[in-house]
Amino acid sequence: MSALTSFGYELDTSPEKFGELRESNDILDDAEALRQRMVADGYLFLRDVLDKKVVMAARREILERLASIREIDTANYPLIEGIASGQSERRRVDIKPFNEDLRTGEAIRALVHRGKVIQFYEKFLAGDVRSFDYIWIRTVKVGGATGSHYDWVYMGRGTRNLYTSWIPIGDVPKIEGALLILENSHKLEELKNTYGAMDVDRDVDGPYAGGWFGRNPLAVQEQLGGRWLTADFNAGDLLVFTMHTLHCSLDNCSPANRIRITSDTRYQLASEPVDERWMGDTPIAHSGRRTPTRQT
Ligand SMILES: O=C(O)CCC(=O)C(=O)O
Repeated sequence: MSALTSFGYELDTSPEKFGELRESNDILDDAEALRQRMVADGYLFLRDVLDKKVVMAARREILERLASIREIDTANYPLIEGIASGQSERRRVDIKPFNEDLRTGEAIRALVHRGKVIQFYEKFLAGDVRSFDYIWIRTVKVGGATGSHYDWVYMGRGTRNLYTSWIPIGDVPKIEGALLILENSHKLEELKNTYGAMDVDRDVDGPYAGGWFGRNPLAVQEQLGGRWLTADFNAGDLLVFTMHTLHCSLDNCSPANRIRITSDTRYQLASEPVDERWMGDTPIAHSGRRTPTRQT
């Protein structure tokens, strides 16, 4: 196996420090067992539960938009492969509407706001479900990665009974930048009450300004303990986790120069309070903050 890195730091893949995410397909039809597993593990990893056709339609939609600014090598590879061209016409387009269009297409909405994901949450949460209107789409080129963080820091103004769905839009093997979850990090009460209690738009100074707990996964592990867990993700898989499950990503080191395409969206009971920053036709997101910061 090639070295797995995050921000260039090579992970220790010995069994004490690293492992595979536990799959929960065996309890998929038992909502109470899923809830108990979420309490125990801080995440649910479900293989092949989404409609692959819907996932791949979303992939095509995103890639068509990226190809329109010449970021995809369609001269040498089929569009759907998502191979980066090494070029971009991003500077020539009005980037705000472009990005908005990228994350709100009809096929993406069909994937994250309707169908199997919603059905899963209706069962898991046992009620009417509301998803955040804001949709996060990540198109990560080779070299890109995400630092360790709790999602609560970015979206903690509503119910705590809120979950992230991380969805690979196409296959995402480890080497192409899979997500990492720090085992048992949802049980770290001190971390939850310190770093985990911050609000990135309010607490704009201090060691965690910008929202990440850290970039170096080895240092994070040294400080907090636990194994980094991940998987080779396939189109159709769904990873669900709590607001206080520490996660980051591997570097995208795709030998094929493939862009990593994923979505992370949030779901809660419709009856519970919402974080208004992420709701409505044009969510304000982090625009109320005083200093610029990293993306969620
Ligand atoms: O996909 C990534 O790299 C990061 C995703 C993330 O931070 C999230 O799902 O909250």
